[in-house]
Order: sequence, then C-alpha cells, then structure tokens
Amino acid sequence: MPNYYQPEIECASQDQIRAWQDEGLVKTVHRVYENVPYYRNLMDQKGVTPDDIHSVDDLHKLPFLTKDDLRDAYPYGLLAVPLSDCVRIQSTSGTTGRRVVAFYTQHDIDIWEDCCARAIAAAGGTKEDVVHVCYGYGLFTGGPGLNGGSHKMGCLTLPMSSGNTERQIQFMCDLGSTILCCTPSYAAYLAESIYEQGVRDQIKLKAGIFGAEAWTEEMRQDIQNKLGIKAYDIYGLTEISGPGVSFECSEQTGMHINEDHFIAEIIDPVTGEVLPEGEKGELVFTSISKDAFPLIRYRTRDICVLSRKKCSCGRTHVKMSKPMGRSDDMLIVKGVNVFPSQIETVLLNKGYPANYQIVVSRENNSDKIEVLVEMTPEMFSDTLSTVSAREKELVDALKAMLGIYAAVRLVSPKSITRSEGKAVRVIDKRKLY
Ligand code: DLL
Repeated sequence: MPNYYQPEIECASQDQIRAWQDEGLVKTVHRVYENVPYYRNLMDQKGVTPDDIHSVDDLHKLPFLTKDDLRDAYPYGLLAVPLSDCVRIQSTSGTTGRRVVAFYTQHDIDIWEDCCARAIAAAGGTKEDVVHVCYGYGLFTGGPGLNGGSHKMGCLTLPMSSGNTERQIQFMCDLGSTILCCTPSYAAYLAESIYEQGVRDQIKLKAGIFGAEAWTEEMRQDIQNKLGIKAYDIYGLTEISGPGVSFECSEQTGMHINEDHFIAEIIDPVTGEVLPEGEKGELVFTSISKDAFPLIRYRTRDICVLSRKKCSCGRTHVKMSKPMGRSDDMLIVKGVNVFPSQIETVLLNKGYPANYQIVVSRENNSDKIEVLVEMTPEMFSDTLSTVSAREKELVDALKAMLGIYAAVRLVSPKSITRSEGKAVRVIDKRKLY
C-alpha cells in the first residue's frame, strides 16, 4: 500500500517546485484559452494571450476569476473537457444566488484524493488507522474527499457522515476509531458529549483533521485537551477541488499548500495588487493540474498570510496561516471590521465553551451587536449578580479586542443549536431590511 507521505514531492527544492508551476501554468493557460470561451473573453478583454505567459512571473498579467464568474458561467460555462469525460460533480453550500458546481474527471478525483491522503499522513496516519469521517457526504466535498484520501492510505474508513451523535460515539468506541475527520465545531460537540457519557476512556482517538470553517488556536487547545488528541487543520474549497488544498503537519503552525497542483498568491482585496510574502491579504489560487474545471487566479475571499519559513517537518511547500476570516463575511459593525474569530478568542480565553452566536441588527440607523454565550453547567448555578458580573467582564474584554461595544447575554448550557456541519455563528439581521 503506498505511503502518502511523498517526500520527493512534498520536500522538493524551491527550484523544482517553481519548474512544476511554470510548466503547469503555461499548459493550463493554453488549454483554457483554446477550450473555454468564457476564459478567452476574459483574457481578450485584458489584452493578454497565452503567448504572453511564460512562467509564474507572468501570472499577474492574467485576469482574476470570482464566484460571480462561476455563477455567470453556471453550469457548464467553465468546463474545459467534454462533459462525457467527467465522472462527478460537487457543489458549494452557498445559501444565496446560484449554486457553484465543480466538475471532476477521474484524474481530478485522483489528485484530490491524493491531497487528502497527504493530509492524513501528515496527521500521523498509516494504513493501521481507523478513519472516522463525519463530514457530510453528498454534494459537500468534506465527506467524499476525506473518504477517498483514507482509502488511498489503506485505512479502515468509517463513512459516518454527519449527525446522530450517539451512534457516532458508539461506533467510535466499538470500532476503535483513531482519526476523526469533521468540522471543529462538531468535534467540540462530540468532545462534550463523550465527556457527558463518561466514555472518554473507551475512545482510542489519537488525531483529528478539522476544517471547513474558521477556528481559533484556543479552540484547538480545548479540543486537544478534551479528547486527548492532536488536532490538525485542513483547508480547501469546492471550486478548487475540496478539502486538502492545504493541510497541517506535526508543527501545527499553518497549512502546507500542495504546490505541485496549486499556485497561491496573496493580493490586496481592494486594489487586487499582489502582496509580498508575509503580508496579510486575500488568498488567490491557480490550479495547474486539473482537467475538467481548471481555475486561474480564483479569488477565495479568505484572508491569510503565506510563509516560506523552513518547517521542522521537512516539507517545503509554502504554508498558509489559518484563514483570519473572509473578506466578504467579515462583519462591518458601526464601521469597524469584526471577525467572529476575534470574539471566539475572547470567549475561550475567559473559560467559556465555543458555543456562541453573534446577532447583528440595526435600530434607528445604528448597528447593534449582541453575543449570546453559553455558560458551562458549573456557571449556570451562579447567582444572578455573579452572572451580571460575568457579562460585564465579557463586555469589557470584547471592547478591548474589537474597539466597539458588544452586548453580551449569557444563556443556559445547550441552548444554542449545535451544528453537525459548518457552525452558524452569525445572524446578521441587517440583511433582512
Ligand atoms: O469547506 C471544503 C472542506 C471540507 C475543507 C472539509 C476542509 C474540510 P466549501 O464548502 O466550498 O469547501 O467552503 C470553502 O470554507 O473558502 C473557507 O472560507 C472555509 N474553510 C475551509 N476550510 C477552512 C479552514 C469546504 N480550515 C470555504 N479554516 C473556504 C477556515 C475554512 N476556513
């Protein structure tokens, strides 16, 4: 069974990575220009032809692609192969507008699953592991991606999908799951339920591969402590393939981007200017090995930082920081940029569980932000005056972090609906007006 730690690729020299990317970029640009009228138009409008692109240095000449382009071209407008060559579609979970649909040939699925297998290997996985996948299956990429990666590793794979927490825990105990794959918010919920059921000592988990939504270092510590595992981040998006575009290694200080398949850039989200390594901005991807749905300079809206600092694991592929929010779901409250992750950091630092909801509304032309925070069962028996004092303490801490007043309401344990997939952290009522 192949071992999906692939040092000849993952630890390649910068010159080698650059050579792969130069070659892949030139080929991809020619292919989309010839096969995809939508791309040809975009390039023509910018006055750039495939002959202008010789290497990654020329990437900046190419037009950006956005989610709006994917919606405009829905469903087949960006397909670069005949439909009969495709074997799968997956789709994003977007709630507004047209869905975004991505297409895969068998070769594309292979690459995607390789990337997920690398992620499992980087989390310490071997073919001896029992991989418990409770990301959703179906159109969402989480379940199918990690499932495929686990098969490639040769692991025993439990395709649990999301939901039915009792059954998840039962299988975990009975079958000895060692690697858990789900959203971090569901991992926190599972940890809580395992603790309540008193079955922590029957759990054999050693690692978790958690992604698909933003989570903080504090939440990582919390999950690691409660489950007694190492919790690894994994990132990806449907448009680019799904989970496994990047993943964490033993250093747990950012996610290695699979640079033999994707070129990453950081741009200023307002001007579109490419920013130097180490600066914070919007992550942009160009795929260089995909057949069916190659995307060039796709704007992810995810805000992060890239780093080529030497990694102790030996991998040389560039690392991206945890996304610090999205440029488009960043909240602007009273003119101030607010990321839900900032609020989460404050709550976890103060000893609250990661069960909270942020409600933004507008009254008399003025924005209001209220944070509903679940108390722990121990806090719940506190007197009313202690609860008020706790609320005040949180208001002050949030003010120090955000620079604005946010009301805080402490609510009883378990009163905020738990998510089995991506958590719903923000309710922005202003959008309803
Ligand atoms: O969430 C793919 C995925 C599945 C990734 C399972 C990891 C694990 P989409 O539904 O298309 O795909 O959502 C993509 O989710 O642009 C980010 O905003 C966010 N996201 C994904 N991974 C992370 C992460 C999947 N590790 C969007 N940290 C992306 C923070 C993440 N945000």
